[in-house]
Formats: sequence, C-alpha cells, structure tokens
Amino acid sequence: MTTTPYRWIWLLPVMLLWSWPAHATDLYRQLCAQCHHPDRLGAMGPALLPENLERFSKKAAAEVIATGRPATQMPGFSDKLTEDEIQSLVNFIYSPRVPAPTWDEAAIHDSRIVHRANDTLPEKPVHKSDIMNLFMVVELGDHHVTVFDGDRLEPIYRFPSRFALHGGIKYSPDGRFAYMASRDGWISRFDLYSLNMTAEVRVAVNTRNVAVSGDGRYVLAANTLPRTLVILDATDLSLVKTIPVVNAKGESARPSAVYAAPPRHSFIVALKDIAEVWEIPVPQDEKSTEDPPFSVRTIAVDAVLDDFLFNQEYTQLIGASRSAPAGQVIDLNAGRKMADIAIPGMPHLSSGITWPYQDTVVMATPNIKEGEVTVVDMQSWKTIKRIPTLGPGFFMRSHENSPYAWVDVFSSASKDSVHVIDKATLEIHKTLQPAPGKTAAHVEFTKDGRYALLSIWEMDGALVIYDAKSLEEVKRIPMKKPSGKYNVSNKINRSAGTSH
Ligand code: DHE
Repeated sequence: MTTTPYRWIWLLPVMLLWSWPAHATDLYRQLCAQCHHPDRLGAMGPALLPENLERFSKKAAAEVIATGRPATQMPGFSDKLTEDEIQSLVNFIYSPRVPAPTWDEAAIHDSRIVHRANDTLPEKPVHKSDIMNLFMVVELGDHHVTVFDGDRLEPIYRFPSRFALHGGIKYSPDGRFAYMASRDGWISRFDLYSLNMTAEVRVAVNTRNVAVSGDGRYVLAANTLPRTLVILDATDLSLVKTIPVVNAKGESARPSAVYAAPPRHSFIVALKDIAEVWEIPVPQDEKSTEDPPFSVRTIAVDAVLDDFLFNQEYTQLIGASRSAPAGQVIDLNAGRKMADIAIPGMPHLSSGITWPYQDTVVMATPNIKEGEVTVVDMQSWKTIKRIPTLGPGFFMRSHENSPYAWVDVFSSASKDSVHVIDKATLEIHKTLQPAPGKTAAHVEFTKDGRYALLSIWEMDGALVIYDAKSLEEVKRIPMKKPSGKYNVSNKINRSAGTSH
C-alpha cells in the first residue's frame, strides 16, 4: 500500500481541537455555555460559531466579553478574566466546531413554539391603522421590531425579535402575517391584526433568508449551517420538508438566497458554491398530482451567483458572482443564459431596482466595492449609465409614484450621505446629509410613495421621514440602530422600487 503525505489529513481538525488550551474550553463551559449552549449553537444568547460571527471582528468580540452588551443580558467579564483569557475565549469561539454542528428534523420539530394558536386570533385588526400602509422596522441595536403606521407616521407597537434579523421581512399575500428570519436560524410569524407573535421555529444554526410562496401557503428558509432548504407550513411554521443542498453529482453548496417567484408558482434559490440555480415549484393545491412535491429543477449557470434579482415578470434572473467579471442574465423559462452584462466591482443586485426609462425599462444597482450606481437597459442588456457616487453603497430604493431613486454610500467615508437620483435624467438630483457624521442607509416609501423613510443606522439612531417630492424632512423618530424597513403594500404588490 502506498502512503501519501495526506494520509493523516483527517486528523487535522481533531488535533486543532486538542490544541485549544483546556482553559478556554473550561472558561467557555463555566461562563458562556448556559446562555450560548454547550455546543455554541445559541440558546438565550446567540450562536458563537465562525459562521454566525462572520460580520463581527475579533476585536469587537473581545470588547463584548470584557464589557458586556448594553440592553441585553450579556454581562462584562473584565473583572473576572485577564486579557489573555478573553483572547483565548475569542479564539475558541471563532474556531470551527468539530464535528460540524447538525440541525436535523427532530431538532426543528422540538424547537417550534406556538405563542398563539390561530383559532384565538381576532377577525379584525385590534388597532385603527391601515394594514397595507404598515411598516415593520428592524432595530438591530437592541434586536427589536417596530410596527410603524405610514399614514400617521407614528410607531404603533414595538416587540423584541430574535437575535440579528437579516434579509427582508416577508408578508402573507393578504399582508396580515409577517415572516422574519434571524441569522441564528429562527423563523418567526407575527400577526399584524392582533400585534402578536404566533409561532417560531428554529430551522438551522445559520440561516441566509426566508421567502413566502405566492399563494401564502409555504415558507422556505435557505440555510448555510447545515446546508439545507427547509419548507414550513405558513399557517403554523410546522415542518413540511427538508431539502439538503446537494446536487446530482453529490456536491453540496451554501444557498446565497431564496426568493418566491409568484407568477411562476415557485421558489428560486441561487447557490454560492455550485454554478446552479434551483427552481422549486410550489404544489398548486392539496390534491396536486406532482410527485414528489417540491422537486428541484436545476438550471446550470456560467458562474456561481452571490447576488441576484428578477425582472418584474420573473421570466429573467439577473445575477452576479464575486469571482466573475460580468453579470449574467438567465432566461428562467428556457433554463439558460441569454446575455452577459458589464457591471463592475461587486454589484449589490438584491438591492437593485427597475423603472421605465424612455422607451425601455432599466435596472440600477448599487455597488459594494465601487462608488457607482450602474444603470442597465433591460432590453439590450447594455450599460447605459455609470453614475459616480461618493463611495460604495448597499441599498437602493424608489417607488412607482416617485421621480427619484435613493441610494446610500454605506461602505464609504461619506456614509452620512445619501444620493437622490433623478430617474428621468439618470443624474444625481440632490445629496442629503440627514445626520452629519452618522451612517444613513436604507430607504423605504409609504404605500402611496408620498414619504420616504430613512434609517440613521446608529445605536442612538433615528427614522427620518422625508417628503418624497420636496425632499424636506417631515419628522424624526429616535430608534436603536434601525436597519431595514418593509412596507406591507409595496412588498405584497412587488413594487418595482423595492426588494421583493
Ligand atoms: Fe444583507 C438583504 C446578503 C451583509 C442588511 N442581504 C439581503 C439579501 C441577501 C443579503 C441575499 C436579500 C434577502 C431577502 O431580502 O430576503 N448581506 C448579504 C450578504 O451576502 C452580506 C454581504 C454578507 C453576509 O453577512 O451575509 C450581507 N446585510 C449585510 C450586512 O452587514 C447588513 C448591512 C447588516 C445586517 O443586518 O447584517 C445587511 N441585508 C441587510 C438588509 C436586507 C438585506 C437590511 C434587507 C434589504 C431589503 O430592503 O430588502
């Protein structure tokens, strides 16, 4: 038998684990395990695994261990631990768990909590607000959600959310129920009539995002740890099916995101590690003859897709990859690439929007790496304008009734500024600085497009409300690091100016 130098490579993770100073694991067991789970999977506190800590620097983690986290139960340990001990704890929580954590169907079942049974919910709203003009505003600062009335421009309710909600909040087609996903894998269902959480379930250790089928019957969560797609019954979040993200060749991948494609009666999932897009048809009714339900249709693409959006008809998917120089347009009906598009840097397509322009329709995307908004003609797929901005940006928004598109420069030194682009001239019309020195990002419009709501993305932040026509500030409401905000009507009607 030949011996290769790699023969013992499987021992490496085990050796790595052994190399942890016993002290770090002891410290974790004594001080952290009770709230963060003995296997770091998260319990009352968030999961402490590399996948869940990706956006958090080691320096920031050391600070939290030393001084605690305000407005949470996380205490500071600087009086109990030396700097070296804090550092070894940090290294420990940023190390992969061996073996990798699992989260199987039994764990999903066991985690489900029914807060309020459906037959106890009221038939009419218990408040006077128009459901269609409500917003859910995620406050990342202290992990809360504010329900905001877009007519009165006032919050009507505020409740604690799971740790680190991410991705857009989605609504049932009638707008009554909101579905949210936390990075830690919790899916929550909230009733906008009674202002009550109805059910929650943990579908994974790490989740990307969630989508609700066009008929409102199913919720699909895309997860990176483990790599699964979990389909839930939208009425009570009970488990319907788990699909491992493994292709026909046995290769596994992280989903980059899932979206519902209501006109197609399907979900669309893009994958980060395999050059494939998956379409999962939603069974049309209880007696569907489709067998087995939720079977995957695979579409091969040129390069893996990290970020994507659709045309308004959901016949085309426009995607970009961090590794490929060009974007690709996929014809979803034919199941193949139909065009390349020149979008430089790292376009943030899931924040891209579309609008009619002259005799065509354009899509515009901010860019996470470059200071520009790229505008592409959706008929010829040519880039027709590159609008220079003060720096890289994250979110772009408009509304059918607004002549403007708003874009932030979130990832730049000028992150306190927001550009307002004229959709007819493709020029910057005005640059606003809502709170000098503080990050301004993410805009959403009221149902009628009359007001634009912007986040001051800071712990002592605010929701700033602008008259969307005059661009004058109307009101400012203090909030704790408000991030995304989601208007019920714009979402369920799939406004071209917002994310779907
Ligand atoms: Fe997001 C939406 C991916 C980092 C805040 N983000 C999305 C969506 C995707 C995505 C695919 C659309 C899902 C949906 O709507 O259901 N985000 C990614 C990344 O790949 C990235 C760059 C790295 C990562 O950590 O996953 C990333 N995102 C961030 C952040 O660091 C942000 C600024 C703060 C946070 O909450 O973590 C952030 N992402 C958001 C928000 C949305 C979002 C607020 C919803 C935007 C909307 O209006 O729909």
